[in-house]
This record gives sequence, C-alpha cells and structure tokens, in this order.
Amino acid sequence: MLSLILLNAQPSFDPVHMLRFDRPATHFTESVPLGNGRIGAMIHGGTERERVVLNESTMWSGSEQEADRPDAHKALPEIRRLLLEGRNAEAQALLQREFVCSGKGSGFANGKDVPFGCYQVFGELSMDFGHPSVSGYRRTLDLDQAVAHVTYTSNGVHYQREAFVSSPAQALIYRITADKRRSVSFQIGLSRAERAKVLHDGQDLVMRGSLNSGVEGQPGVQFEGRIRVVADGGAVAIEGSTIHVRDADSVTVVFSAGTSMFETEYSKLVKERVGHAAGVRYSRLRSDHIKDHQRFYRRSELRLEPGKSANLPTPDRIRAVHGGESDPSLAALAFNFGRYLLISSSRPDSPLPANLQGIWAEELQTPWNGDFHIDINLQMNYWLAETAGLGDCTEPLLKFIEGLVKNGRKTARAYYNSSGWTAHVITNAWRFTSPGESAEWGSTCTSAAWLCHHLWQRYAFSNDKKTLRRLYPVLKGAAQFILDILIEEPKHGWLVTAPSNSPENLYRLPGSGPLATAMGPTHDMQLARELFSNTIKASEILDLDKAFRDQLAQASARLAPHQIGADGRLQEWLQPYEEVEPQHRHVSHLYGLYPSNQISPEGTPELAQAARKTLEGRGDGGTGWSLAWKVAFWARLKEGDRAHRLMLNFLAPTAVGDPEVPHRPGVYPNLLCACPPFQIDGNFGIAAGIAEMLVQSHTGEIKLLPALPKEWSAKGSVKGLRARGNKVVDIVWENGKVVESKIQWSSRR
Ligand code: FUC
Repeated sequence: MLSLILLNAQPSFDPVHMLRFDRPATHFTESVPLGNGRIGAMIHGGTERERVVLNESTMWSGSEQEADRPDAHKALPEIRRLLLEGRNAEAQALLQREFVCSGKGSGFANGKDVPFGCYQVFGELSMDFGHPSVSGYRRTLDLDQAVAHVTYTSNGVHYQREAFVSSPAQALIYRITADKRRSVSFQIGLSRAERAKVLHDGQDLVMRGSLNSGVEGQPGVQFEGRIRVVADGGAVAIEGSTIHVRDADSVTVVFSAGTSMFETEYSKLVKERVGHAAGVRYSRLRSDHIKDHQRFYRRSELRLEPGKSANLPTPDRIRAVHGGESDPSLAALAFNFGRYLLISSSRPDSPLPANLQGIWAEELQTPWNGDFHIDINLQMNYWLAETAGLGDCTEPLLKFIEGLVKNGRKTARAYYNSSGWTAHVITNAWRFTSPGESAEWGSTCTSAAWLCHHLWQRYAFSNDKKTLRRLYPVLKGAAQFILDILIEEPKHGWLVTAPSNSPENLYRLPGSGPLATAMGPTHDMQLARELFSNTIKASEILDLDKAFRDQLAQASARLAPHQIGADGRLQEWLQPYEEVEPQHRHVSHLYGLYPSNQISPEGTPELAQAARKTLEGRGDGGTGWSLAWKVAFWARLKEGDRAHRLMLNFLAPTAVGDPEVPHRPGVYPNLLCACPPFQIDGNFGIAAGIAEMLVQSHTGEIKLLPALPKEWSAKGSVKGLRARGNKVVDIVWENGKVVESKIQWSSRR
C-alpha cells in the first residue's frame, strides 16, 4: 500500500517562490523550465498528451572554423586614415570589404547549417495519457525545490505528476502517481524533427544522431538520449519506438542525454546515468535533488508584500499587475525566478554558460542561433550572479572566456596586427572571435574587455586571490589588445579605439545614410578605462608586471573622456552625431553607470545628470533586455520609483498566438522574457536590477535600500545579497526605513 501514499503532495502555494497555472500549456511560452545546468526540460503538463521539450547545453551544430581574414590588418591604416579625415562612410565601406569575417559568419542569424552553427533543441519526450476531460487541474513550478507538479482528476482518479532535472543524478526524473491502484497507463515516445533515429536497446528507448558541422563530409556533434521506465505494478512493453505502460500503480521515467562535444564517452555515460538513476528509490532521487538545488537557491531570498492577486495563476497575476493592481510580491517572484534560472542553466560544472535561451530552446534554428551575443546579452545573463550570492555559477562563463583567448589572439593579430586577444559581437560554442559578417553591427572590437568585467567582479565580490591569479593572464591579454589598438584623435590628442561601433546603434552624417563605424565610441572608452583600472589593480594585488601597469596608467589618463552634448545628454560617440533612432534599445554609453561604476550621483553628479537626460531621451520602452537594463540604470541613479515603473514595463503580459494579448516586449505567461521572441537575458537582468534597488556596493561603500520604490516601502525583507569585499547583507524594512540589518563576512566565496 505504501506506493499509493502520494510522496509528491503539492506544497502550499507561496507567491514569491511558485509559478502556478490552471491549465496545461498550449505553447512553449506557457510551459515551465527545469534544468541542472546541462540538461533542460520544458514541462507542458498536458493531460491528453504531455509534451516535454528537451535540451542539452552542448547541442550545437557547426564546427571549429578559420573565420579570420589573415590579411585584414593591411586595410587597417587606410580605414583609420579615412576615419581621421571624417570620411566615415568610406571607412565603413572598406570595413565591409576587407574587415569582416571570412565565410558566412553567423549566416545572418540563420547559422544552423553553416560552420557557425546554432544551439538546437535536443528533442521531445511525449507521453500519451489520453485524459481529455479532467477536473481540478493545477500545474506549478516550485522554485525553492526546483520541482514541477501537475495534478488533476480524470474518471474519478486523482493523478499527481512531478518532474525535476537532477544534478546529482544527471537526469530528468518524471514521476506519475494515482490514488487508485492500476490506474497509470500511457505510451511514451522520444523524437526529434531531424537528424535522429529512435530505437530500443533492451528496456530503454534510445535516440541517436549527429548534427550538421556546416562542412561537407565532416561529422558534427553526435548526441544520444535514453529513456527508461520504472513501473510499480502493471506491465511495460516496448514496441517499435514507443514504450507502453499498462495498469501500473505508479511510474518513474528517467531520461538522460549527452553529446560528443566535450565527452567522447558520452554514450556510455548516458547509459550509466540512466541505469544508476533507475536503481535508486524515487524518494531518494527527489531528496538528493532538492538538497542539491537548495544549496544554491536558499542563499538569498526577497520577500515583498503580496497583493490581492498574488494567489492567482501566474498569467492572471501578471495581467492584474499590468492592469494597475498592486502586488509587490510579483517583483520578488521575478527576482527569485532569475536566481532559479541561473542555478538551473549555469552550475559550477556546466560545460557552457547560459546562452540566449539559457538551456531552453524548442527550435532547430533558434532565434539569433541561440548563441552568445557579447555586446550585452551574455554579460546580462550573469549580472545577478554576484549580487545574489551565486558567484560560483559564473564558473562556466569564466571558463568560456578563458577558452576564447586562443582564437581571440589570432583574431587580434589578423585584423589589428596587435598583441593580446579580442572578440567581437557574436560568439558560439566553437569560440568564434572574428568580426561579424556585417560591418554595421559586427565590428565592435571591445567585447573581450566587456567580458573581462566579469573576471574582475568575481574577485571584487569574493576577494579570492587564487581565482584572480588564474584569470589575470586573460585580463592582461585583453588590456594588451586595447593598448595596442588605441590611436590619437587629432583634435584633442585623446586616445581612441578605431575602427569600432557603439553596439548596434547607428548615426547620421550630413550627406550619408545610416552609419555605424566610428572612432572612440563612449562605450569603448568606458570599457578601456575599466579594464585598464582593473588590470592595474590585479597586477598590484598579485605583485606582477610593474612596467605594464605603468603603461596602462599612462594610456588611461589619455583616453577620450566622457562628453556632455549641447542637449545635456551624455554623448554616445566622440562627435555629437545625430542618432538614426533616438530610442534605440542599446544604451551602451551608459555602461559607465551600470554595470560599471564610472558614473554615480555622488561621485560624478554632472555625468549622472547627463545619464538621466540620456535615459529620458531613450524613453521607457525597449526590448525585454533593454527594459531590464533600464531598471538597473534608474536604480544606480537612486530613483526607485522610476526603476519600478520600468520593471512594470518589463513585466507587461505578452503571448504567442493569443488574440487577446499582443506579442511585444514583456513576459510570457511562464514569466520568461520576451525580447521578443523568448530571450532569457531579460530574466537575469531584471533580477539584477531588483537587487540593485536594494543593495549597492560599487562606490566603495555599502548602501542599503538605495532605490526602494514607494510601492515596496511598507514592509519587506531581503537576505543573502552580496556586496563587494566578500560581504553578505540582510535587511528588514518597514515604512521605507531599515528596521534591522546585518552585514557579515561571507564564509563562502
Ligand atoms: C542584440 C540585440 C538584439 C537581440 C540580439 C540577440 O543584437 O540588439 O535585440 O537581443 O542581441
């Protein structure tokens, strides 16, 4: 009888830790994400048919390629001469001819079948339950346990299902129970829209295949997924590529997957993992998983007051808040959801960092190749890591950055004839570092410097010298590159980058169409200043490279400074160019305000005022990630109510294929961010922005509640936020005032 006792009774609903739905997902953007940093699963919760979209983070088409043009640097003097003479249109044309990558680049964001490749869905697991009409349906995602639940009654039988992706077991575990014996019957299948075969191997279903390398005759990444069904009572049989379960009391489905990208023995490993998980009691798999997840998740917590709509299903809750209802706890949920997603897509041992969709894609050709855009998006994915106490979850990013250096050195030499290393706007699992295929968006040359921000933050938050020592050569190489490529601009003798772009933004010059190519965009100068300063500090801490440090200090003093235009805004380019699209989504020249620390109301009041004007000009709209960035900007300007307004804009309901709801920037019913389409950066960015409203430490002191909005002021608490210098901060507030606070040394780095 024991097996009939429902192990998986639903925990009571907690509005800051749970997503809730009253019907199955009809679309991907209504399903809920599970993940262990490598295997991802989107649970739809269907009763007739359950659909689980499967991911594996190394499921990349494409292959390593030589995308540099080794002679590109020969065009550099001429490009620079043209820029120095103000002939930017000609410079950009020359860049397009000689200074983009060779080959097809990203395939203009359709790179699935070219060498750049793309991140792809692994496949789909389907379970045909055949319960068309049910009552009492409920579906939840418990962020604190990282477990998804589905419950309903069909034909008088109460069914409970629960699913999680376990890191200890390296497997998706999906359990189905019923309150009557012999009531669990269904068929299970595994599929993929292309390049896969499904067969059975003993009692398991196995799906195998290989992806397109983008090169004729060259094998691509090979993959394998395996399912085993463990039933309590009843019968299990395999027919063709389907497993049939009849009249069981309860069933546990185990799925694991792997690819050849970093693991030649992937097939053996998958088999072992499935075999091992299938041999462990379900209650044990579950408790091991929860314990492991909570090691990360319980490090911090935000609690804000629930409003009237807090207990509604998540999509209704989002709509209620958009309609003007007050529910501060929705912001706490967004913060906790961001942490949950980071833990689920980027564990210390993950093979790759979280991509544009984390590890939750449903397409073969993912939007923007599901790649690593490094002119904002990949970086935004990790903004919350340090402040939310998840600094160790940046390890896959740090490793990835270290892995870019080799190609980055080659690229630096080929295009700029320089030492050091760099990367441009896009990169992938194959460590692409060349400029993109279009000079208009693909030539920003300072992305390595931006990535290095994260290397330094790891140290700034943890004081961990050992890691700094490990990462120092990467910082140094990025600084060497910038040092080598700086040229003197003629008017003031300032040092500037050339050629470069202000990420993806365009300006107009009299007599020419929209242009991107420029010298010394403000963004580049901020990055150079920050990188030089961090490299200098690192070399002092590690007592290394005195001569190099002096060189950096000298160059730093000559970098083009911030400039405020006649209209009071911070200038985006060296010259006061007219923007083509004044409300452009990128606000790259405010990098100095956030995430960097070069502009602050107390340290540089005039620049802060100019940044404010810039934000007014850019407006309160934008793509999902752009809105999230603006929350952090306003938080740094200490304008909590404005940050809150932007956060509400970010939380606007959006949907795919719903005539009632427009598909626009905002959040889908499952709270995932819509750029649109789905792009996970905004989920991480909003959580980082919310943290920034509560604690800041970028100016050298710790500020509590620097941008608390009126809406949250009545009562709230946050614990476990991190401040630079290895500190943990807990705050309880009431009526906008701190009533209790604790700042402690952290025992964990
Ligand atoms: C940058 C943005 C786009 C999109 C893409 C993935 O290029 O400008 O809006 O987010 O990344």
